[in-house]
Amino acid sequence: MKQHPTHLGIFGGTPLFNEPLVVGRPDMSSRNAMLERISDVLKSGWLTNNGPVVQEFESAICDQTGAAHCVAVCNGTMALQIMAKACGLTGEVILPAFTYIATAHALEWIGLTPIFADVDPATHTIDVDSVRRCITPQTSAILGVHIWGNPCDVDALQQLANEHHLRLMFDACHAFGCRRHGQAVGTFGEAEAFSFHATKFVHSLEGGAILTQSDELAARMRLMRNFGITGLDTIESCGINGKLSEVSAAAGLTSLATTDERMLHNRNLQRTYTSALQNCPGLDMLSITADQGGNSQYAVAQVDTNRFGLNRDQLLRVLRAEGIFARSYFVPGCHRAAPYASSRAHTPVSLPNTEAILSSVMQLPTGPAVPTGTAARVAEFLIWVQRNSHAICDRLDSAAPQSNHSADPAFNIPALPLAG
Ligand code: T4K
Repeated sequence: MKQHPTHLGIFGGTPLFNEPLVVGRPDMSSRNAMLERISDVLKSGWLTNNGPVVQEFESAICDQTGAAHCVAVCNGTMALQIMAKACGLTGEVILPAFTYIATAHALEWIGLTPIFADVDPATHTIDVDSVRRCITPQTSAILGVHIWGNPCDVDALQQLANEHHLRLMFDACHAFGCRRHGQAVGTFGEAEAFSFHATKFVHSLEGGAILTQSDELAARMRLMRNFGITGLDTIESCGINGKLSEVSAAAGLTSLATTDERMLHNRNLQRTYTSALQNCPGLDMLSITADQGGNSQYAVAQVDTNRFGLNRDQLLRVLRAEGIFARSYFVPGCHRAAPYASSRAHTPVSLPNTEAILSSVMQLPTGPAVPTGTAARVAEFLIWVQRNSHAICDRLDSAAPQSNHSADPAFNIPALPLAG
């Protein structure tokens, strides 16, 4: 541990970690099993177009979640788009302003109008009262996001959707393996979209899926994913190429086989951070509200500048210079990003909780590449930074930082601006 603020990486000292610790390093523990499955795919000569491995992957997902149907697709963004198209959405769709930009872009890209609602500060999921205030005659649907694996207030959203004859669906890209009151994510609303991107809890290199209980919706989505083709010489409707490859499905099956171990590891990391940081003034870990901690894929903290002594961006700079690549998802907020920032039409209500979260939120390194002991060291360092925050802050204001880790070229993470 550091003895003095001058020993910090940001002031030219030796970084705490030589290997950067990141949020989202893919699970590579089953490399050999994955290679074996991929080799079998290559040997078979069948590489895509709803092959046997994709079908096996879909069945395995239905088994794990209890969903009636799984339609595997090439990424989470495509899953959102096919879901919205298959549900026949039109006009405006209400979603949280605090989400990954793909949630909004997926809608905008297919001609829908994203309308941003505020979120609940305790869970970061969409706030039901805020949604109510966004409803207009043009609204066709509510798209909740189970952010960080925290399930939305599904019952209240369903009631609101029923009152106003709206469709209800979910972006479940963070929530594979999560449950709410015993019920698996993937079985709520009309349909739920998942991402199996390399950085996700279950990954298929790139990939995604839509889960639904509706036979009719599933059939429509399958058709849409394959250009609307129904037979050798028959095309029934307009569609797109949303197919998942056999190699991706093989990777996904390998990842699915180890969800229990990874869930346990992530929950241990979550517990380690939470218990170590409970006495760190100004650094509050967000509670995970999924049953038993869900997949605990993200360890989310919020920085209270007054109590911690540094603001979130100053802290990120200090951490990155030690090789701790904490993130600030989802700055700047969808409503402040192009193309939505240029029109008030996307943001009809005020977003005080979203704004507060955007300026304070931070994700700590988690996942299979972070041992529990390493998380404990990161937490210990955070506590040390808080105790020395006044001296660090003074130096940050006056000295030119000389970080050895100001950027991670291997992962293209840009250095943060110096302004505090
Ligand atoms: N809805 C929500 C709520 C989402 O969060 C997402 C995606 C979507 C929809 C759309 O799903 P997809 O269409 O993407 O399937 C990452 C992911 O690219 C993105 O999938 C994810 N959300 C988002 C939250 O995170 P970045 O910009 O953080 O990725 P990147 O490249 O900085 O990677 C994160 C860290 O992981 C890095 O520090 C390095 C490490 N890494 C990354 C990759 C790709 C590796 O070690 N190896 C790798 O192969 O967006």
